[in-house]
Amino acid sequence: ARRSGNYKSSIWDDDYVQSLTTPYMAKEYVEQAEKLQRQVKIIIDETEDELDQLELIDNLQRLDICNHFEDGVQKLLETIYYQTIKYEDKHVEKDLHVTALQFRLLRQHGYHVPQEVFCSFMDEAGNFKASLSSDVKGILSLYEASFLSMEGENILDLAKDFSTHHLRDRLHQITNDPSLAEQIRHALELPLHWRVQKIEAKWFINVYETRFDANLILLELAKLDFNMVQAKYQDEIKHMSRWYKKTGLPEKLGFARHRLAECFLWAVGFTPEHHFGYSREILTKIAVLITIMDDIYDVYGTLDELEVFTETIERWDINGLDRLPEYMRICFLALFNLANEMAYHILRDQSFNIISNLRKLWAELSRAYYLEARWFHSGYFPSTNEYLNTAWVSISGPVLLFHAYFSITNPINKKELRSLEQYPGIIRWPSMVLRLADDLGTTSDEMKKGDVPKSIQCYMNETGCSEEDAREYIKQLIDATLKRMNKDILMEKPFKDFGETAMNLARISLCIYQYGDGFGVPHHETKNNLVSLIVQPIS
Ligand code: F3P
Ligand code: MN
Ligand code: MN
Ligand code: MN
Ligand code: MN
Repeated sequence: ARRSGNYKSSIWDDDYVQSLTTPYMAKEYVEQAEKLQRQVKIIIDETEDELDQLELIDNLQRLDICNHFEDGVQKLLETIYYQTIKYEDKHVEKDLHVTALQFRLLRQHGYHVPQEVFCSFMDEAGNFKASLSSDVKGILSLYEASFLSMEGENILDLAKDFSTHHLRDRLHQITNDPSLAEQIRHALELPLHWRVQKIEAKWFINVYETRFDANLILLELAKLDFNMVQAKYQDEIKHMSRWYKKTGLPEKLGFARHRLAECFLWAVGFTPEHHFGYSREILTKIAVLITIMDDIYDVYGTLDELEVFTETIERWDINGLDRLPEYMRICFLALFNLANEMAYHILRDQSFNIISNLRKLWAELSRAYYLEARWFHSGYFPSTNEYLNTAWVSISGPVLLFHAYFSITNPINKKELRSLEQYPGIIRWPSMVLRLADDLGTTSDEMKKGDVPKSIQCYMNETGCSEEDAREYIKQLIDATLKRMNKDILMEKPFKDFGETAMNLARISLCIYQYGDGFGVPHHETKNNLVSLIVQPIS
């Protein structure tokens, strides 16, 4: 008997999406924004004190308006970097907040600042000095800085433990400063470095607004910029929702999850930049198809059907369409057309043929899906390693990342592409984070519905440990993978623009699964995030 997902339907139906409106499309706002940008440029030029400079950059980033001032910010950071190097003296007592903020900002921008800048805050025994604990601001900065660590950086590991511990203590003590408590709670939940910048901006704008020293020009620009980008997103999701409706996929394939808005949220987290509209379109459509295909393999298809389906995709064989049952035909043709359409755009614009790359990506994804389906149907339990070897592919990380790469890169560089085809860290690690975060968020439901054992079950089966311990282990794997991303993507900067995008995949994954299955179950956190990004302007 066929299974069905019994998924709840989406709350984002097309009628609702089409009803969204915002005034921020109007031309007058463009002029206003440009005027504010000119004023901020002057502020950047005229800020001289180092701490002020650092805090300015931090605020620009958190308010998500840094992209307008790249040159100015780069220049500032360069000066700051050479000053740090020059005056590096481990024996001088420094300010923790300044040092940590400097460290984080520089590393975020790929500068190799050594972890030893924190040595002066440690005692002879190699622990962070207990006296620091009264400096909450410094500890909070240290905490955020510690997430820019790479494997083996034990000072930063200590910094993370020390600051986490003290922030938790603080949280219990603070009763008179709700704003500080909220900031600590927010930081402990997920560090800044791994947050989705757009979503973070909405939170931070509210926090920043209450500060007595808030810069009103920055604040006004941040709000306006957010609202104008939101208008763009709103227009995009309307187009996409109409597209999805026209494909007929939601009615034809009733057994599957239909999550257009949630897919769009992935895309926004992944390539949020104003000018990456094409990329968001591609990524949303791809994510929609991935979701349907995943449900075909995990839930609806019989093993015999899945074998033929996999073959058809591997051969990229439009002539094999009639060998498939109706529901697979419609899915395969949708996929075939979508992939070819994108390849056509790139051939048209760049005279570059990516068909063989796309074929290979979809073939690998289907093979991974099919292998998992065989595991499920035979009751096989892979070891954690064997599982992960397939699972970082079956979560669709490589497909998503390559589509992101193709849709934001012009011209595509042959050498770069060849090196990406080897699946270096920039492909592997974000995919792994997506997989592990997904497992933490979706496994409970998947096991109820019946699914291949995921990392938690594999690890429990392998070690005999409890589910709680297995979850703890997976969280540690995520932390280790994030450190590898810092090293392979942030520090080594193999692909300049694509690096940030690849890291964003990890960020949006952590965000979506932060409170369970924020994708399949359209529950309130994901809904809030969507409402905040797409529906409600900041006033
Ligand atoms: C839609 C799915 C996911 C995997 C991630 C997909 C994206 C980003 C479009 C959300 F297909 O869910 P699921 O938990 O069922 O994947 P899995 O690999 O565990 O079956
Ligand atoms: Mn339009
Ligand atoms: Mn699934
Ligand atoms: Mn699956
Ligand atoms: Mn899952």
